[in-house]
Amino acid sequence: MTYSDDVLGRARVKDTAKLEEFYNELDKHETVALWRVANKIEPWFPQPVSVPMLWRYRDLRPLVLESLDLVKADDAGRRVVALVNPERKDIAAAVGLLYTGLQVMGPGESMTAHRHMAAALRFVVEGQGAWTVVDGQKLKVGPGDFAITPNHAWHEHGNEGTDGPVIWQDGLDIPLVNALDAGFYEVHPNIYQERTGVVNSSLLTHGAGQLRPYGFEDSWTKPYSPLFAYPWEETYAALRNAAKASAGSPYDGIILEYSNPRTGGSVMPTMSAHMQLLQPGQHTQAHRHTGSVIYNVAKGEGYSVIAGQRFDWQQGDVFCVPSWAWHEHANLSSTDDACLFSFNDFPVMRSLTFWREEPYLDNDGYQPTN
Ligand code: GTQ
Repeated sequence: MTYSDDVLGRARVKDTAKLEEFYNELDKHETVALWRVANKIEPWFPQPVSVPMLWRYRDLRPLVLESLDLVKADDAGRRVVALVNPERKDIAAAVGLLYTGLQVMGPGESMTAHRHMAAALRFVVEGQGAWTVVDGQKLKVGPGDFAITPNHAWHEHGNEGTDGPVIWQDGLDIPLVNALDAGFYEVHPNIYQERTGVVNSSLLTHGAGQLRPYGFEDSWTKPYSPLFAYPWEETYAALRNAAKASAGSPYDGIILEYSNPRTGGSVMPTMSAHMQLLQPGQHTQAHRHTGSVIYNVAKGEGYSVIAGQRFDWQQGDVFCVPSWAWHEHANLSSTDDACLFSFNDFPVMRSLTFWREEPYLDNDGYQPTN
């Protein structure tokens, strides 16, 4: 397949002096001849503006911790160092239309409650004592735990630990919401939410996987998971168990999607998340798909090849795969597994029928094995 634009069916008008004059006239009326822009605005295949990136935790951690002393929680709202793709500074996206940042909360700190159209998720990187209140429910989360803050749900969070700060990764669909001009934001009228139920009630009720609790058929009508937190221990155990029974995906190793226990679908309508395990020495095959992905290295060390570029990673590092970029992952340890947390916009791609995926094939049409 060649992608020349000099073919019947593509715009291939050659400029002339007369046409230039015509274009200038169109411009005066805030119009443009489609054939001048058609090949750009309708590319043969996705042309992400975002570039593949890796942010090293050992570089960012000191800066994130420094911000603790520099700004007060009540002034910052959220004390976050956002990870911004060099090509997407205008919309504060890390990749595609996804935002991510490292949030820090000191011992005893709490952030005020708010809600917004953007959906949020958290992956705890380090520290004990983090909590979040979502829809009035208080959840406690520790390192490796994944939690959601669905869109338009009141939320606030803090650190009730005494030892030291908590750092977690925020993932939000802010750039998507803004691209669609749908952003709203409200500060909670009482600044803090009233708490309902016992701590971790969503986990106590809905956290038993396939054991489906009765009594929620009518009362749970929300378009997101009633389970708000997914602890690391269970997630890692599930990966280890799955690894005993199967090889998983050729592209991702053993990979599990954090899912809505009522539907089996994604935890929220716009974003989904995974945890994957790469066996010692495993090097996955390359593929590509529509949709953007942001990773956090939960465990181990290795590298990923993204659009032909190698990115070496270790625990806490964040990296991203732009839409339609070839990518493969490798675990550099011959003795220990490596785990990658990731979140993505696949639910958007799927619900809008934009999902496409293909394996990397060599010139003979075979999938090279690593
Ligand atoms: O905690 O709701 O990193 O609204 C950026 C925007 C976190 C949050 C961010 C937000 C939040």
